[in-house]
Amino acid sequence: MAVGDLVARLEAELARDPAGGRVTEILEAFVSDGEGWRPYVHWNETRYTRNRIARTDAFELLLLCWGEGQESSIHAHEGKDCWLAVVDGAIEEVQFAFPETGARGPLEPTHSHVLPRGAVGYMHDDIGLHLVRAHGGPGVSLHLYAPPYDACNVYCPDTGEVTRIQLACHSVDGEPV
Ligand code: CSS
Ligand code: FE2
Repeated sequence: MAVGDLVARLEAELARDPAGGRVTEILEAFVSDGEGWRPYVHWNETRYTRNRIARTDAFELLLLCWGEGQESSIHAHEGKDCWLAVVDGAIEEVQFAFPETGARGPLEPTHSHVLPRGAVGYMHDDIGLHLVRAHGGPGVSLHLYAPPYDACNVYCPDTGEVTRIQLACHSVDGEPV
């Protein structure tokens, strides 16, 4: 499936059902059918990269490239829907509960799992917080955020303290920015 077809299918699905009931199967079909994501791959030695494939009022589709040992902060998702499809390598997701109001102390993982190539995960603030990282070498994952957002809250693992970060793109339409 060409990336253009994936974007058109996602656009149609989110117009049909804002909850994206068929998004998982659309992403699974894309991953099992070729490597149309390859032109969006960019690597950085020091951190994972965020590469924009498409953005509309309804969603943003990004390819994230996780070098060996690279991981995200523990973060929330602005109340939006987040789907994650592994297109190469394997990705580990570690989930955490939101800290109690006023609490100060280390965040304890509630759940963790490894997503192999082809697996599709879903995350929302109703489930909790998570961090995402490469597992057993570099990994590449397709992320769909609906609706899109440009900043999010990150949580200090030792204290639970919240910081706001801007989410930048390393490339747009395959071109570094
Ligand atoms: N939310 C992180 C990736 S893990 S879903 C980000 O947008 O960079
Ligand atoms: Fe996330």
